[in-house]
Amino acid sequence: MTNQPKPHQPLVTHIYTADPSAHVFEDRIYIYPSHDLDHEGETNDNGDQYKMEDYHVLSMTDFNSPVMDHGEVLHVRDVAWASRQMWAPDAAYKDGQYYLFFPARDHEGIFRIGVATSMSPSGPFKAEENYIEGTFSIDPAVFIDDDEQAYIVFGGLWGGQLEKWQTGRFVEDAEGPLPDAPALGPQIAKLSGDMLALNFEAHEIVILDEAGNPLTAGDEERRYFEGPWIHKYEGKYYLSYSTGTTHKLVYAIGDRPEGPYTFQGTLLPPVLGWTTHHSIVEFRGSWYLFYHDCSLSGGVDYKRCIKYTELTYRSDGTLHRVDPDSEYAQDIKRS
Ligand code: FUB
Repeated sequence: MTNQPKPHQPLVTHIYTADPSAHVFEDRIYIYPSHDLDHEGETNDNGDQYKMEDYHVLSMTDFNSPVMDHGEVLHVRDVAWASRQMWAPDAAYKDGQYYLFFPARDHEGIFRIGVATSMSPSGPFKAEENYIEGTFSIDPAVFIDDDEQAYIVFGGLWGGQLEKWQTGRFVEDAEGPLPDAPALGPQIAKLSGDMLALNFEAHEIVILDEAGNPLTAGDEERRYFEGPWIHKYEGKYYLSYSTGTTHKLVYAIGDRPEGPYTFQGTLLPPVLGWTTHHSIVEFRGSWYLFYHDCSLSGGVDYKRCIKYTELTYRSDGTLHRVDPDSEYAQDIKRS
């Protein structure tokens, strides 16, 4: 149990956590982060420093209550198809069952996405024998629409291997598009009724600029890098994601989960550390952003800690940008 959470402060300090996917299940906030570990290997652009092996589930009654760690709910040793690097997961609920979606490298070193099930939101989760056929790359996020159709969105550049799948199969030395060419978008697919398979092949989401042209690969301030998240607000779909090399969380709005989406702006400016990764959730009528930075470790090994803050919309549906430094400064002045 950790103390009552405060905006822009680590939600827990007894372990390093990253990539928080937050959901409200049974009127309680559940957070499904990845779990950063100490390591002695190389730190590089491939993300080899992120050698995560297991997942913990965190939860809290509300934002005035302590954060509970439900302990290890899945370990790579219990996933037959996976070899290493349990990166950013997400969770979903359907028909009395909870699902944990997670990426990991298979025994050939290729990132795939698997699913594990539990009768409880706090796990433990039991992994399916094989990864979800037709999935690849990293950072799965599941969005369930009002008609109960579930969608899985995924993909990440560089260490996440998205560039290597442009032909529809894995090409080890494939590079990303040239700077003037359309950027690679995240992949999206409908999930089957039992949530364990893709219903039709995944396809790419297109993100457009204000003139209706696809964002280009060289537009690093706006193009997709990793960490997709879809949420719905007042009938519109919001796709938010990390820009990777420019370290921002940005968002785009569309009329359908599968896009196209039109770029809107920055949600969170760069934080301490290289990666930035988030989720957005509504709880009791307010909206919250969960994200991570490296403040708890001071950046050592890029180990991260998860945080939250409130998100607010303008009357036209655009989102106010979050500014952790000034909000934290105001918080200190108030207390
Ligand atoms: O935590 C490992 C990887 O770093 C995630 O999968 C990415 O989104 C980035 O946060």
